Amino acid sequence: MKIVYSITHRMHNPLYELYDGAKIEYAESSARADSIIETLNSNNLGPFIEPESFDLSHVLKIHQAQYVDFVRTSSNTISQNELLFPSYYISDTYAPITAGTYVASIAAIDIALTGAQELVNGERVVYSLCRPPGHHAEHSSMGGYCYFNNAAISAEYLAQHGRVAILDIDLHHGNGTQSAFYGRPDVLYVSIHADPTSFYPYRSGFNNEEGAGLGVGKNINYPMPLRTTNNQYFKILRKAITDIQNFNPDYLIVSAGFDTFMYDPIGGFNLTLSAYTKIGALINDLGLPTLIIQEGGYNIEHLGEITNNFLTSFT
Ligand code: SP5
Ligand code: ZN
Repeated sequence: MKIVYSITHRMHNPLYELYDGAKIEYAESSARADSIIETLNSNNLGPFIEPESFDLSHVLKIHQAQYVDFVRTSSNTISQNELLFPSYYISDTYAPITAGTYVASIAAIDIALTGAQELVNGERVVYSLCRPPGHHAEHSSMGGYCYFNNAAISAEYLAQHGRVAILDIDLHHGNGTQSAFYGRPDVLYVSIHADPTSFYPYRSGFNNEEGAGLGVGKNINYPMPLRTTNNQYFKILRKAITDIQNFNPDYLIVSAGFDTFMYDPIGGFNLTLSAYTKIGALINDLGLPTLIIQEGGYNIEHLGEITNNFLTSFT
């Protein structure tokens, strides 16, 4: 399986995030991607390929030009080790801009788009190791460790070539991805996540959010209780997979967040290591051209193994 990766992610390394008025360790660290690469490498997955560089016009289909400009200019002018939590263009206290943020975020988009291009060229499954992640990034706002929406940008790219389904299995609802396609009949968004009544991102991810206009019925949310177990999860995943089959897409994008793991430091579900093998197998059974895009997952010790278990089901 082709794995698209670039070391440029290391340019983005905020020193802290703000939680409850205090500075706490930044969960979305560069050690995440390093641990994934190390494990995949030692399990002989690959080949690893470098991203190609794509035109900014792809980004501008999903994000507002002023917003993109703001991230670029603030990131490119801020000093090393400084963090900017702006009072606008941001939806929470979890996405500071640093000196390397723009460069790393653009590299993450290139990683996602290179994977999408590989699918169009006939690859069956590609893994895009994006960092920073993207599914919380909206039209004109960053949030939840996300700046630009890698999954939405590649969905828009693939939508030029056919019908696209996005399956979001990150622990958190992908508010950015949902909003990008909320009125669209040609892109299905299905998400399984912790019930936002008492979990980030709080404001979206409820099951009455079904899409708007021509997109009604093409947005499906499965909020789940905290401490969801393997078997509860598989049951809902089977439903989500049926939704995707009914939509009959040409391409599948998986927003693959692994913060559903029982020992995730900001987690809330009780999935075990072996659950990811099964989740991968159930998704693989769809038999669709599939772009796997990395989202969250913060247990550094196990993240490599979780990713490896998931990806191995596609090989
Ligand atoms: C891509 C992704 O998974 N973003 C997740 C953003 C969630 N941010 C919420 C952070 C909550 C911090 N909780 C700190 C608990 C300290 N004990
Ligand atoms: Zn998450």
